[in-house]
Amino acid sequence: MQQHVFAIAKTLATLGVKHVIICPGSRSAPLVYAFADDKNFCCYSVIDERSAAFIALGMAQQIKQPVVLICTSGSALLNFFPAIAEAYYQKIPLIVLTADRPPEFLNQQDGQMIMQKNIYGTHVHYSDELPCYTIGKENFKKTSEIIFTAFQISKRKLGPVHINVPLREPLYDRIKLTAEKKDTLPASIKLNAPFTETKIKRQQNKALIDAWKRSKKKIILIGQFPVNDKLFTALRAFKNIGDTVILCDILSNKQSVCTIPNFDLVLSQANEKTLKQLEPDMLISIGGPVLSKSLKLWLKNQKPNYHFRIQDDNDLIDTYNNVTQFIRDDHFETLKVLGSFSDINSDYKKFWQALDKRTNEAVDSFLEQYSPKKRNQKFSELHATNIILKNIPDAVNFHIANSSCIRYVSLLGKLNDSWVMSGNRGTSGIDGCTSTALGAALINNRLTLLLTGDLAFLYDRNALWNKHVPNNLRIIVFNNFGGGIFQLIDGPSSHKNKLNYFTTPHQTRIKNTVLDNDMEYYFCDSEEGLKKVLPAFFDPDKRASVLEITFDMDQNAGIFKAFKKIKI
Ligand SMILES: Cc1ncc(C[n+]2csc(CCOP(=O)(O)OP(=O)(O)O)c2C)c(N)n1
Repeated sequence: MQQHVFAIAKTLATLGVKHVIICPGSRSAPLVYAFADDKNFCCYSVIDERSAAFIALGMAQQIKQPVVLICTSGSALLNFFPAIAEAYYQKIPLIVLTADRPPEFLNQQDGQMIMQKNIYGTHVHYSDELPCYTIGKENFKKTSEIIFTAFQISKRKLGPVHINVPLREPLYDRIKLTAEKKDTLPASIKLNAPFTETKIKRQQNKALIDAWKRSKKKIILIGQFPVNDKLFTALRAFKNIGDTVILCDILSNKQSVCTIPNFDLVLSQANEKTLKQLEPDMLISIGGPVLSKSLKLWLKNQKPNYHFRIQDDNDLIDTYNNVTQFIRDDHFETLKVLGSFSDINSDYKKFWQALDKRTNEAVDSFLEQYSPKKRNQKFSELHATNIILKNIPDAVNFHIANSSCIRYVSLLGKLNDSWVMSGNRGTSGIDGCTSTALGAALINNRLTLLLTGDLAFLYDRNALWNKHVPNNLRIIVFNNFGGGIFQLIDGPSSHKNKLNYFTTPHQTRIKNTVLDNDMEYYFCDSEEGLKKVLPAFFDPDKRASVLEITFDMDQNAGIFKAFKKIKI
């Protein structure tokens, strides 16, 4: 067996990597030995590579440190791709090690071999291939250097990196490295090599301060963001500044500094005149994408005098096509400077807040008016979301899958400050939401809740097909027997005869998947049922559980359409 695999593991151990997801295969056997033998690593075995990669993503999302993924040669590594794309767009560090066969066999009708080099193209920040060494001639130093470079780039750029590792037979003869060789492995790593520090240019700072002083209608917009104390502290100073409106995406993890929790609904319900009045003359945007469609549309249709985009890297992101200046600042020093300026008296924020309050009242009265009991109707997803949001315990990891449920949460805007919010909004796929939540649950002790639709749940049911499903995992499935979102949005719902191509109705039983995987199963289909079941479901001493709530898709759509007509 080639010995440089030990240099890979040792280098990553020295750099502090802890978690390794291993997918089974023969070609990857030397890598398995190298990592599984090293006490520094916590290794998890997962059969389905697509799920494995999302589990790694869910872990790295929580710890903000690279997680290692290992698989065998051939189509196995293609199944990593959805999670790699998600990691790229969500800025999550992953180190992907794909075992390969010796290069001379490629395209010579040898089995389980595809063109693995650079397979992830531009969706990884770094891609390299280790030499396929002759046994006894492995170069440990070079191996360490390549792995170190990959690690550094993954950490600095925050994203996935890929190393293809061609391995020769024999693959299973485990020769232990001599102590002497082991010690030489990490010597080439300069552990203290500094990451590039970002500095704000004085001039930019001045331009920003001048604009700030000149502007009367100011919005700070925070997109998706992991928990970040520096940004939180910088923003807290603004919360009480009279003229600054802070809008926070539901996945921004800054819910407690958000000044307009209902902004998504405010912007979707306001008339043209009000939307005009709400326009800022200065916008500062920070973080990843925002979920709210109405916010995106509104911002794309205006040109504020100033739009400063603060980001921690060199990507020039201009979602609304109106950035006037980019500022690179990952310490949010820029914001702290602004936060120290005193209040300018303006009615702008008060106007926003009055609308927010009215919207809140309108939502409450809608939910009351459309209460299923009052109307003798079935329970709706909107009502269920409202009850769930009121009953989720403090300090949970709250994952929301892609589809209607994330839109309901965004529109209802009732987030608890102590929840850690996550979702796969990098590429917004439904293919790995459960695996990602499972990865998050595995890596910390907090109760982890996933709110998901039936298609997203069934699509990724292999997430539960491994022996690692932890007790702190809770999943709520909104089962409307298909992709209900396509009835909520205007396009597909206006073509009734083709609707099934979008909604994909099915009869698959959620319960069977849950019991197949030896988890606790709960069910309800009414408001009283939900209120009754939630305390047991959230009991932290219970095993991993799934709560299925069934709904009628047509009726849901009707209630949602009425909701979208509420007047504020
Ligand atoms: C991998 C992938 N395939 C397809 C889609 C398109 N898509 C978005 S939502 C959705 C339906 C989701 O249905 P479900 O999870 O049941 O939630 P609901 O629509 O009922 O809220 C589909 C197919 C996607 N986002 N990702």
